[in-house]
Amino acid sequence: MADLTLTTFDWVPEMPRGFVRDLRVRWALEEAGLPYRVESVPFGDRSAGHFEHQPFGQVPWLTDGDISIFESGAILLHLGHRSEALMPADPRGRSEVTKWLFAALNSVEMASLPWSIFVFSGYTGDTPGWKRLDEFLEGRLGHMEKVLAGREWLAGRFSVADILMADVLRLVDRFDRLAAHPACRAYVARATARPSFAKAHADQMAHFAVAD
Ligand SMILES: N[C@@H](CCC(=O)N[C@@H](CS)C(=O)NCC(=O)O)C(=O)O
Repeated sequence: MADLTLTTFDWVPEMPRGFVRDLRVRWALEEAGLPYRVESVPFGDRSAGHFEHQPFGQVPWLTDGDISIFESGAILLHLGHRSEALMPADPRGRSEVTKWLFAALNSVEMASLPWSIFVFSGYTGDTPGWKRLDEFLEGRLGHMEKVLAGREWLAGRFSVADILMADVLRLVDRFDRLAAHPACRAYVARATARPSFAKAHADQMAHFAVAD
């Protein structure tokens, strides 16, 4: 049995709790039933050792034996190769999952993340910049709405692509941005109703609460 260790911060402010990206990894590990340990690095003082694992000084990263992987998408793909519960083994099934996993990151999160940063920062006034950003997100959500109206999961059956896409959409749902997109909202509800999400979420909340 390989030795899987997930590293996250020892503490984060209250607002991002429940949304820190180690949750994506916890969710996948729980879904696959792979045993793992969780370790912490200081949020405040990021050491040279931290940057060796994550060159941007961020979390999460995962070690699998002597392999160290950063970027939540790369970690989920790595786990997908380890468990068919997360990604099918056949080439067609793998490419379906891979393309949707990249779409979650590179087509949807690339719009939703700057949008969320503006919301967190309160820059949502009547400015051309905010309007453009909101329209950009709306375009992506509109396309996802059509896709999700016609299917339960992105790549045939539940996979790491759904963990990523649901987690990305969950953040904008937090600000009620899916109100006009019922299929996206139902998809997030469906994905987060899975016991593996509930466990991952509860564990992350408990992890950061202990640090208070
Ligand atoms: N693209 C990276 C982003 C990682 C990321 O944004 N991590 C956040 C926590 S969710 C972080 O470490 N924030 C602290 C910082 O950027 O200094 C991934 O998906 O793993």
